[in-house]
Amino acid sequence: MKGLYTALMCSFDEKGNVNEKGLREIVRYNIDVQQVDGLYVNGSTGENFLISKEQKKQIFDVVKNEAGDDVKLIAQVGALNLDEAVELAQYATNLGYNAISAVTPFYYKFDFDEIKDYYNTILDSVDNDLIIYSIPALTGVNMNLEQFGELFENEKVIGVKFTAPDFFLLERIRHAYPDKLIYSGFDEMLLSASVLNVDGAIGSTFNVNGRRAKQIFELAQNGQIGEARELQKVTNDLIAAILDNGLYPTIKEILKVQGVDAGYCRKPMKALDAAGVKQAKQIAERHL
Ligand code: NGF
Repeated sequence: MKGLYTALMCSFDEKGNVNEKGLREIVRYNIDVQQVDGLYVNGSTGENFLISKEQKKQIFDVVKNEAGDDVKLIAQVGALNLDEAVELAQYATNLGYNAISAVTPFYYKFDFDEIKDYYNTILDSVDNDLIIYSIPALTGVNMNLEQFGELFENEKVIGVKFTAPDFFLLERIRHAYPDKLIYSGFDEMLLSASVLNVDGAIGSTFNVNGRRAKQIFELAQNGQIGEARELQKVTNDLIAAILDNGLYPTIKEILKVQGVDAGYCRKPMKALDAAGVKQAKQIAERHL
């Protein structure tokens, strides 16, 4: 399960329906062109928190059908409705997803016992492994080393997607739990995380920059830090430009430049205006 995983985008039509043809093209582009090791399906980048349970299942179906066993597949099933999270975990497991992942429950300020119960309830319902999805900036849930340790006590919790700029905590987790998988979640910090010996990374920008990200990861693993730093600089020029223009709509527009039918984002996300579309095309020309 080690390696680089694209946090997969989903193609939607103007009304917000899943554009299955476009989604298949995104899957193929990531596997055949970006050559990533795996796909992280229905995460933040997949606009998971903006779609219905039925759409989540539809996306799990289409991605598995298109990818087959070409790459590893992780299904993000986390939801505030725990019954839904359980149902999705079972659904993805039955489809053959290699692991599930669940975002820490958010919005209500759950205490740690409640968070632990959420993970154990999901895991008790499936014969599959789970990767914790920790993204404190969006969930407001900050867990400490001891709390990660308590979640890791469940052997089916095989790792964490660590989307935070806290390298002190990252190093402590790495040191304390050498057998758990740690995936770096911020693409702009991939080199720094790789130096701390993470096992892989999961990122949105890998949809268009996966090959370069993989090089950064491999160079760092080989101790070629100077070359990795150069590539991280080029990558961060790209990421800064994407963030400036609007993260998900810009990645979709760049995919379209590459001939991939990436479609629209779900409302309330805005579509790019004409200037934004032009800017996205320039980003692709200048930075890819
Ligand atoms: O998009 C976000 C939100 N984070 C992603 C990634 O951590 C999300 C990250 O790649 C993800 O894996 C998922 O879809 O679940 C950033 O977009 C990237 O580093 C640019 O900041 O923060």
